[in-house]
Amino acid sequence: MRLLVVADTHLRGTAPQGRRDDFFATCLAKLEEVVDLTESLGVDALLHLGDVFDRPDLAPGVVREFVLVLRRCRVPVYGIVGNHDVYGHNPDSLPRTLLGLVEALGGLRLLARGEVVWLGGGGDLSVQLTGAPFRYDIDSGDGEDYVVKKEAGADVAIHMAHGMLLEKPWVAGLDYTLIDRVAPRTEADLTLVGHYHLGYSRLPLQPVPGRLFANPGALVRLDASLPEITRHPQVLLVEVEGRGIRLRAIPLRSARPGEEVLDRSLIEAAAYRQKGLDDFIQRVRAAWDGRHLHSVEDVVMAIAAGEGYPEEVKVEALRRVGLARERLAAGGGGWP
Ligand SMILES: [Mn+2]
Repeated sequence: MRLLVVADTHLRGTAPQGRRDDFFATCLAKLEEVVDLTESLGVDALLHLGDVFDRPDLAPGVVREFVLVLRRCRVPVYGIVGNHDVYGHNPDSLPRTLLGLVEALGGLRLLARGEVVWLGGGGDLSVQLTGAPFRYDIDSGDGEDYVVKKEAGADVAIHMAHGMLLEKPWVAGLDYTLIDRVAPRTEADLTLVGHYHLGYSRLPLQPVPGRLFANPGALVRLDASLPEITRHPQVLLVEVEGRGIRLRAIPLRSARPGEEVLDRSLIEAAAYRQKGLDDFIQRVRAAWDGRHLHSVEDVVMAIAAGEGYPEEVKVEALRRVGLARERLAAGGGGWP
């Protein structure tokens, strides 16, 4: 049995900040390529790991174009709900979303938590498919949404999840679950994960013998960060033979090199502004010298003294601070 896996397509009609291309056209081209691959690779089903759409309320005309492409897919499409597909991270809002409408019209089949679907694929191979849609506390507990039981009669169990299931610790203070905590407990032979757009460093990871984990990464690059610029979007081919599973990453042909489609100037401008602010704070601290600064005027005086600025510069700075205060008091807002 062959399955094609895609994650985080974030289909939308408008371009995110930092994209140079016609993003809607790019989304359509990528979806077309995925549908073409289901045909050319002869897969039995297409699996989507969530965040099909970028928002729950995309324009119907935009969704229509995507549905027209998806309808060319001749194999069943199974998916799970991602956080972007629904309102307020709540899978229960699905019936009010456009993804819910697409499902109701038969565009794809979304698996609920705990639901089991059996994939036959001809012959006597029996593959158990389950899914864990995103929910707001998926990563705040013990990671139980990532742990499944293999049913009697299943040759292979495959579990799809949309959550921060990661190979190594991430940003402190944010919720995530480590694969090492899940691997010894789940009976899924293969756990397919979406949500973390950069994907795993290797495909698959196998922390425990016979327990494979794969995140192919998002199909689109939504920001111009360095890891995204160097990443080439890909899909994943899963081949199940007896009880064996083989994975192959397939880079998308329609994906352009990062430098062509992503514009770093906004990020660099923001970094430049941040550096200016850091320098400023640094200078205030240096000039502070143990004195208490109670107002913007104190800061101006401290910097002027610390840096030895001429009197007229200090007076001009204080004059502008005064003007800004007046403007704020009058409700105008903003600094000159
Ligand atoms: Mn996503």
